Amino acid sequence: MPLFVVSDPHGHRDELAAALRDAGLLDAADRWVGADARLRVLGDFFDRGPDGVGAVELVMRLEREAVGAGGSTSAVLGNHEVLALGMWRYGVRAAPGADGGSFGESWVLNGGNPIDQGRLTAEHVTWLSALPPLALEDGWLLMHSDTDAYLELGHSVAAVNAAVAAALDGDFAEHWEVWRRLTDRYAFVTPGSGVTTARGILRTYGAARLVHGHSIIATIQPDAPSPAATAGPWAYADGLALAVDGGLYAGGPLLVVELEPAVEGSAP
Ligand SMILES: [Mn+2]
Repeated sequence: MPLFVVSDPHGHRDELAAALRDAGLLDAADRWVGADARLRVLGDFFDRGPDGVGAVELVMRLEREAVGAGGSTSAVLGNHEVLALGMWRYGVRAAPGADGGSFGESWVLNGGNPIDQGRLTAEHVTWLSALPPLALEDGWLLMHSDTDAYLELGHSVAAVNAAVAAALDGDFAEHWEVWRRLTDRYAFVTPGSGVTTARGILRTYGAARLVHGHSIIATIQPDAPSPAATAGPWAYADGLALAVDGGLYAGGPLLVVELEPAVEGSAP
């Protein structure tokens, strides 16, 4: 059962469907034809594009269709989902605590789309609030953000997922802290210490390699070409980390990446 990841569609529903068609997972009518394949969307459905809710609805439908065909589709929580839910719930109210921000302010700064906020239904909110921040599959740790702040939320995948679900169902301060933590980045890219950080997070959560979106490959790869010239995912941190966000909203490709099973020592 092949395992595919794609990340950061950022409001580009039609481009997401096109990329999945090109990967052989959807037909011309955007119906699942991936048979027993597994598709994992690594978060950031919203903002910086015209149709975040459309991207969510596409993946919600593919969840149902893929199961019917013997495959599966699911997603992990991105920081922009935390932001969309925070905006929906708390709007421009100032966040508790010292930093003085608000979801309203962060939402504007991060490309928030009023059309998405207007179209969010209770069904969307329930689905988004239940997205796990972390998943384990074939030896891979699937995560949105290239941060080790997940460790502040729990020391097992189940503990992190339960803590975030509780926070998104909890009070303003807890919700804000999830937003703050998942917005962090660049934890694995610093030469030397990045490898140590990656090893620590993989050991804690019981995976051989990690795959993330969130930080555009062209912004983290040394001497990288522009997003438009990005040709594929980037393995780094001694091969322990794989970045798959090509930077669609910045002119890059929406990469659909098939992952080979990761085992201890399999990193290139
Ligand atoms: Mn992100």
